[in-house]
Amino acid sequence: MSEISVTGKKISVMGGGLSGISASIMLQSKGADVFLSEIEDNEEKRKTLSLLDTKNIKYELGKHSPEKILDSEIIIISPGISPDIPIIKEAVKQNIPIYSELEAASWFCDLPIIAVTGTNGKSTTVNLLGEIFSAQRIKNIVVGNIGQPFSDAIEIIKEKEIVISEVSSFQLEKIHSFHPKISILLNVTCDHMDRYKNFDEYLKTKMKITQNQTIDDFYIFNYDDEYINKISKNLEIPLFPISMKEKFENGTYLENSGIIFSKNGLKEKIIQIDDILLKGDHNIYNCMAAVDAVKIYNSINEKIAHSLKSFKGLEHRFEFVDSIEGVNFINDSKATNVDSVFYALKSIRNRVILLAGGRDKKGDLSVLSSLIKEKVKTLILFGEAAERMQKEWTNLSPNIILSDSFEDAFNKARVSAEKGDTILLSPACSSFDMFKNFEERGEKFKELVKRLKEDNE
Ligand code: UMA
Ligand code: ADP
Repeated sequence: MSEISVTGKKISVMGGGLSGISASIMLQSKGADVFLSEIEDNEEKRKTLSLLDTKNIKYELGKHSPEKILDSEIIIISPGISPDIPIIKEAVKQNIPIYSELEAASWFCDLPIIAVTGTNGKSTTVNLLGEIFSAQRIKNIVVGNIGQPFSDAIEIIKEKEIVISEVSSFQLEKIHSFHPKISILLNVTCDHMDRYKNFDEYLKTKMKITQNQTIDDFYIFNYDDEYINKISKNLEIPLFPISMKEKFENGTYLENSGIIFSKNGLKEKIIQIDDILLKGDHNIYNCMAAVDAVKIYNSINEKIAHSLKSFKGLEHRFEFVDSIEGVNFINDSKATNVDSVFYALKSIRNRVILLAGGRDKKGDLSVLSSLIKEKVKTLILFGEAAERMQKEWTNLSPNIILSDSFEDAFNKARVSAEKGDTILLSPACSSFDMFKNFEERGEKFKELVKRLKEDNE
């Protein structure tokens, strides 16, 4: 809960997507005088924003009117909007406070918050946390970047005991009093370089998750990530690191292939990693972070182990789709950056036909070079990033094929595949040049696999 009062205040909300709509409805219901401004004007936007008519919330489409927005006492900015756009720069000049939707929602939440950030693994980890708490009948709600704005949950929060929020760097940019009881920083690798000046700026934005934490809170971080480790060590918050390499008095680590939680040097074995249903080193980190957090909440070891044995993971994240004539198909459409592809390739033992490409997020492609050399038999590239990828990876894989459509890419992969191979969709790029979102791209992949199976029957 915060000291910031919104009653009677003029608040402009920038962006009419999920965050903007939810923040507007929440703030109006708390007594603010809300105005939403959306840059696009099309039939779809008109339709979704008509919900605001039923709530008496004013809005505009097709522009950001300075005379209205700069007349506000507070501005709430959607995560997808860069604070570098001229109207926001002008608002900063005029000292109008600008907050993210995450910050605004937290003003009305008096429950403990577990906030999870990192370049990869956030959605998997927040869902796993939700499962473990639910298995113990601890009433929780999973919100945030996962697709359900925190603001949506404020109405039903009274029925819950804990909020688990997936937090993106975009949402953290404009926090002020957002204060998680437990913050989790899973990893930070090069991503969103289209938004940040450099890696350091991105890392510092991620670190904002801890900015209001005190000695009464907890900070879980990846000890094996050298950048996070360096920047976290001296924070004055109780530290509960996770590691596959080191052991701690307080934290979670591996010992004899088992996950151990330790508090004040008292060790508890939670599970053998072979018994965890999720596969891959990346998921071991996600599981260790979840274990760390739920153990801080005194969760029951058997319940945690049971959840880890049964949690299947999420759609589009290294999702096994099918095996057709000895060829495995894996849908990793959510792999929108280089590091997630690194872990996907690392997790596959046989030869890979890799489908990659899409909208270029300008990640460092050389990170994948040695794994491509070692494991990839054919590289099939599509979308806006295809040419840059081809340039970077030339000479690494015996076959590099450029494709002009996703379906064509899939067909070429199929032709190249032999028994024992894995066809992996792990694009290292966002989907927006060819699809509505990563879900649509993953669905398309799965549909093509299904069609292939039917044709083979
Ligand atoms: N818009 C403007 N002015 C501009 C630019 C955009 O009005 O100058 C409008 C767009 O036309 C659109 C709206 O703003 O109508 C979009 O806002 P948004 O991009 O913030 O999207 P939301 O629908 O509010 O979704 C956001 C997150 N999106 C982004 O961070 C880009 C969703 O994460 C999140 O699920 C949702 O809030 C609920 O919390 C998506 C994402 O891609 C999945 N996140 C990034 C990631 O995971 O890498 C950070
Ligand atoms: P996020 O919500 O941070 O995007 P997801 O759980 O949705 O994370 O996973 C996104 C992609 O990253 C998927 O391809 C997934 O296989 C991969 N991934 C999941 N956890 C990790 C991790 N800890 N490190 C690296 N990659 C990961």
